[in-house]
Amino acid sequence: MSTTRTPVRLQAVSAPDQPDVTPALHELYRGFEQELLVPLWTEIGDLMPAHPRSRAVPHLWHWDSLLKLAARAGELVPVGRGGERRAIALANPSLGGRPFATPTLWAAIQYLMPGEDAPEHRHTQHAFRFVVEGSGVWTVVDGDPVPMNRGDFLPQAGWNWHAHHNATTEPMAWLDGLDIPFQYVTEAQFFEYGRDELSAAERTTPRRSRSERLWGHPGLRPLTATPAPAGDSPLLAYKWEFTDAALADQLALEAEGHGGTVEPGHAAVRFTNPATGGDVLSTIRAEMHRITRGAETAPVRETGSSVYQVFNGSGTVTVGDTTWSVTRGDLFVVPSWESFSARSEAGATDSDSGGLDLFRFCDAPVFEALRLNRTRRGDA
Ligand code: GTQ
Ligand code: FE2
Repeated sequence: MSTTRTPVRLQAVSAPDQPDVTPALHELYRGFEQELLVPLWTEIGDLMPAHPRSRAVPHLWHWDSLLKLAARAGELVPVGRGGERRAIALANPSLGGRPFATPTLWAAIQYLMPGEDAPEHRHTQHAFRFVVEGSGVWTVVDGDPVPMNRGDFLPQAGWNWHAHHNATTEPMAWLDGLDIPFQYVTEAQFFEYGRDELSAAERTTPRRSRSERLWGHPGLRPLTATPAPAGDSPLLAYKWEFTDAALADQLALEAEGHGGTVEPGHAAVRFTNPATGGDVLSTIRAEMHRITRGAETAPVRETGSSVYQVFNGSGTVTVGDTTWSVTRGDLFVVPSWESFSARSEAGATDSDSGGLDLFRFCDAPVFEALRLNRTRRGDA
């Protein structure tokens, strides 16, 4: 392996608490360069900032533009072994053109034409699917076909075999979220190809997956012969009807004067592992928020980054200094320690729920595991 010696170019620092820049000091800095050394005092402001300053910037992608391009890719670009997936990733404008929505999170629109299969593979990267519209694709996880319908959240923990199969006559698009950028810096990724064809049994289209029949009963943990898997959620689909009912109940309780919400007019649920109550994936947290028409959330800053997709309704969202109007399907990024708030307003598209429903995913489990999580509520 060849190594590239990146030249270190150091400027002798002249500052109030530093010695004058003399020829001897220059000499010292050339010595550092020659030996590939960098003193802390020239770098400290960047390396140890007073508070997080994300390399990522807030950014908004409109769903209608993404969908048009994905549909065109459906006509022009085949899906198969090698490329693996017709997935088109959001690239944060300040992350050097890499397909990274944030420094840790991948977000992509994936598109499958009628009858198409995305071939089986597995990887250490943790993934999920979220369906903002459409139906007709079954994702087959370790041989269990799981239907995908509007509003469903489908986690897919690392190292499970998976393939996707469009069983209908309509194309389908959905959102993929993965921890690809995070795993990229860990240098601990593995990937394997699976079988080229699914079996006939795997190409069936049940209404509920086996995982939902076993694990999808609220508050009831099955006493099976085999123990629950450690870590990964054994539940492969969180259906919209349950998410919707939970949010509606919270807001009804609030209206009856019994609390139940995060703050007035703001209901929220987190998707969790039914075996542990913890996050649904070890590196990705996922939530659904509902803000009633006219309500506004208080600004919050958190370490770690988030990607949001509007599931229902319209409104405005403010990330740092930027405010956007958003509507169904739109995706936006909240970088680390940028404040975030949302306001629900009547808009051009109908809302099934009467409010602004925001699907959110973020890297919080990583930050909590490393005890780097910090939250600040309010304008400060
Ligand atoms: O569907 O298996 O967006 O492996 C990126 C990598 C989707 C997938 C992505 C993947 C997949
Ligand atoms: Fe995959």
